[in-house]
Amino acid sequence: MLIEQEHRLRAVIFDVDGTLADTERDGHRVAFNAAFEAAGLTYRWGVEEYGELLATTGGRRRIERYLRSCGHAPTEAAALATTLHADKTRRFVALVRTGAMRARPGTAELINALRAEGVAVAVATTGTSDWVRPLLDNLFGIDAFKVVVTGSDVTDLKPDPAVYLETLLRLELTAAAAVAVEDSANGVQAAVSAGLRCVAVVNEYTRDQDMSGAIAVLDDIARPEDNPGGVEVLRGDPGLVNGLTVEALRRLAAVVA
Ligand code: XBP
Ligand code: MG
Repeated sequence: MLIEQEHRLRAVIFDVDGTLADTERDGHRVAFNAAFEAAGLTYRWGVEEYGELLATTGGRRRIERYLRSCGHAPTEAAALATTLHADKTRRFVALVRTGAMRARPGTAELINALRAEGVAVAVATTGTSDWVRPLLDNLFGIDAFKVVVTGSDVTDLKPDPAVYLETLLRLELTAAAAVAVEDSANGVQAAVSAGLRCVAVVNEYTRDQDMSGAIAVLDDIARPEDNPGGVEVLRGDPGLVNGLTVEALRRLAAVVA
């Protein structure tokens, strides 16, 4: 009975970029490039190159590391990265407000189903709060989320577990009562280091990353309407072919970590 209690699913904690929404290639990347251009810099991040740059979490840190790799002195790179990232954030907020960013298929339905069953829905992201909140509000309604913790709320970004530990603290739950949903190796590592069971739902940028800490790896959240074969289960319970349902997440929560 005690074990059942401990492993009862009380919350699902979602990552945002690449998990709840496809924001990177046609969102953040475009805003980074616009900020470079507005600053009179010739740097432009291509689709493929951006996939490699994503290994560095946090847009400001990503720019800083890139500028240093291009030969900028450390202090100059840090200062320039701060200015560029502030401009990039304003530009991305404007993009979000146009409605251009889309939720990944099945996310809204899953969030609604979890809430209907009394399972809390939370967000743990590396992204900056200035755009995270408008994006979540635009796609799902901000009230859908019991807790939202962003990269602006913690000092250490993923793969550090800080954002997940802060989310659990605000949910007033232990890791055993929650499951995390992530799309990247850095995200899986952060969730697992916080003691959470984590399911990975990959995308074009993360498909080949090391998800060994995840208890399951899927290529989609929901069974695509145009694909009666269902979700591709890259690793884990073959029953996940129907995608992430409340029932599937309950089963994953019962897996002893
Ligand atoms: C997302 C990030 C962020 C975004 C850009 O990682 O690393 O840096 O790419 O947003 P995760 P900011 O999905 O693992 O949370 O520019 O606001 O950082
Ligand atoms: Mg992500």
